[in-house]
Amino acid sequence: MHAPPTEPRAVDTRDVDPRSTDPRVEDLRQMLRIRRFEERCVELYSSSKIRGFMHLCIGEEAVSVGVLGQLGPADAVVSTYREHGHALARGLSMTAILAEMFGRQTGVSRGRGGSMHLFDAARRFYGGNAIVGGGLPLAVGLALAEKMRCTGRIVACLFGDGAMAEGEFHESANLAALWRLPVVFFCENNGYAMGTALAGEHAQTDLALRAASYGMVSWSADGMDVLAVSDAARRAVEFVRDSGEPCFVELHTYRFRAHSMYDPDRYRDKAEIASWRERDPITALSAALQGDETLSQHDLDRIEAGIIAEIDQAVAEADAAPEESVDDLTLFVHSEAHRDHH
Ligand SMILES: Cc1ncc(C[n+]2csc(CCOP(=O)(O)OP(=O)(O)O)c2C)c(N)n1
Ligand SMILES: [Mg+2]
Repeated sequence: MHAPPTEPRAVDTRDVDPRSTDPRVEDLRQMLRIRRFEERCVELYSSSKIRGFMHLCIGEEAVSVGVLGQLGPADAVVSTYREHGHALARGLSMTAILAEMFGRQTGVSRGRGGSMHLFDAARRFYGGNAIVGGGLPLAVGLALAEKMRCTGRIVACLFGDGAMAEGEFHESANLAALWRLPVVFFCENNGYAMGTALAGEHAQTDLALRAASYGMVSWSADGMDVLAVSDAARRAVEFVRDSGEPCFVELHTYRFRAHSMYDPDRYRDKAEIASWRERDPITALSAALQGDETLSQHDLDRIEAGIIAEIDQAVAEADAAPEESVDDLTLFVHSEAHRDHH
C-alpha cells in the first residue's frame, strides 16, 4: 500500500460563523460558488462577453464538489466540455477561467480555448475536452505513466453517459483493467446525450454493470447528494490507491438547463425537469444545515455575499486583461521542436 499524497481539504470558514467547522458548510459554499458563477456566465453570454460553445453544469454541482474534494493535489484530473464546476472545485483561478472565456491572454489556455478547454498543468487539470469520450484514453495514458513511475498518484476521469457509447470508452476500460492502472472512471450520468435519452443511447442502461464486465470494481451513487458523492468517491479513490487497480463510479444526476446555449431543450418533459429540480443538491444541503442549526440565515447570506464579491472581482479583472496579440497568432500551432527541424 503506498502513502497517498493527499492533504486534508482545507475548510474555508471565512464567510460563515467561525464556530462552524462542519465540512458540509464548505461543500455547500463550493456548490453555491459554482452555481452563482455559471448564472453570471449566462448573463455574460447574453451580453456577448462570452462567445462560442458553453455548457453549464447547473444541477450537477454535487458531482464536482463531491468528486474533486477527494483527490490530492498531486493526482491528475481529466474532464469534459461541461467542466466549469470541475475546474473551480479543482482550484483553478476563477479570474483565469473567466479570462479564458473572454478570449484574453491571461486565460487558463491563453484565451485560445474558451469554455470547453479549461486547462491547468500546475493543478494537474488536463482539460476540458470538446470530443465526447476524448478524455478517456488521455486518462488511461496518464495512469500508465503514474504506474510506470511508481508515483502512487491516481487519475480521476470524468465523462458523461454519452461517452460510454463511444469506442474510446471500451478501449480505455479494457486497457485500464488489463494493465491494472490507477484510474477512477467517474461517469456523470445526467440521463441525456444532447437530445437523446439514456435508453436511446445504450442497449444496456445499467452503466455500472457495463463497466463491471471489464473486470472493474464498479458501483452507482446518488449524484444529487454531495455527501453520497463524497462517500462513493472517497471509497473509489481509496480502493485505487490501495490496489493500484481501476474502478468505476456512476453518479446519477441531472442538468437543470439545456445541453448548451444553442439548445432549445424541446426533448425533455417539463414535469421531469421539475421533479429533478426538487432534488436540487444545494437546496437540500442548505435545508439540512439550517434544519440542524449548523447554519443560520445570516451565515448563508454571508456565504452568498462572499461568493458574489469574488465573482464581481473576477469579472472585473478578466475584463481588464489584454487580448492576445495578433502577432502571436501562429504561436503554438507547431511546437518549437517542429520548428527546429526545418
Ligand atoms: C466524438 C463526438 N461525437 C459527437 C459530439 C457531439 N456532442 C457534443 S456533446 C454530445 C453529448 C454527450 O453527452 P454526455 O457524454 O452524456 O455528456 P453531457 O453533455 O450529458 O454532459 C455530443 C453527441 C462530439 N462533441 N464528439
Ligand atoms: Mg449526459
